[in-house]
Amino acid sequence: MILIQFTGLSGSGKTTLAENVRQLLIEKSYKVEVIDGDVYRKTICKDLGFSKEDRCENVRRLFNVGRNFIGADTIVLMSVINPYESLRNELRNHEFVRTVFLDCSISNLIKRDPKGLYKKALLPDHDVNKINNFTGISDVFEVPSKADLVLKTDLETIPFSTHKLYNFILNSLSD
Ligand code: GGZ
Repeated sequence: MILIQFTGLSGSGKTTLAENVRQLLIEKSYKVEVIDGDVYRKTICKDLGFSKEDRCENVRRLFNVGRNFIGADTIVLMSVINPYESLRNELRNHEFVRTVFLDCSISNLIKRDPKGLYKKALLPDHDVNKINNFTGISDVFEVPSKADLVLKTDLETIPFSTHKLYNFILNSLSD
């Protein structure tokens, strides 16, 4: 079984692609678990913020949740920003982990901004609604140098990226 560690900025398509691929895999009778950072930050990670330390702790906790599913013959899609190269590499040391980078330009994400988060991140410092330490704007995102798959979500259509990811997972399972 495999665990996909996504990496990509907020709004780059992690949740959408994970959900689309989950549907396709379930139709083929695979067991699939999506572990979404935004969801777990309301439960077992609700004590965590967005400092480097907290983000690392967040990713590690979710990875530990995910690896339990691996034992239960389940494909795991770990949908988190996962911004640090060294932590991604730490996870890659496990032979069941694959790294998928959702590559989308900041200018495109600012244009899309479905949740209005970039707008809030770009507010002036004195504004009470400003989001600080926002990945890609005021916090670091280290571009992965060793992704197993790159999906250019600002150039590819959602169905195209979905099928690329789906085929990549099926091929990884037969490796
Ligand atoms: C980045 C933030 C922030 C800051 C809130 N920086 O796209 P979303 O909205 O729905 O999902 C994002 C989520 C980020 O959580 P992760 O657990 O994936 O992050 S990490 O891997 O870095 O631990 C985003 C929202 O929370 N969000 N504040 N400052 N994203």
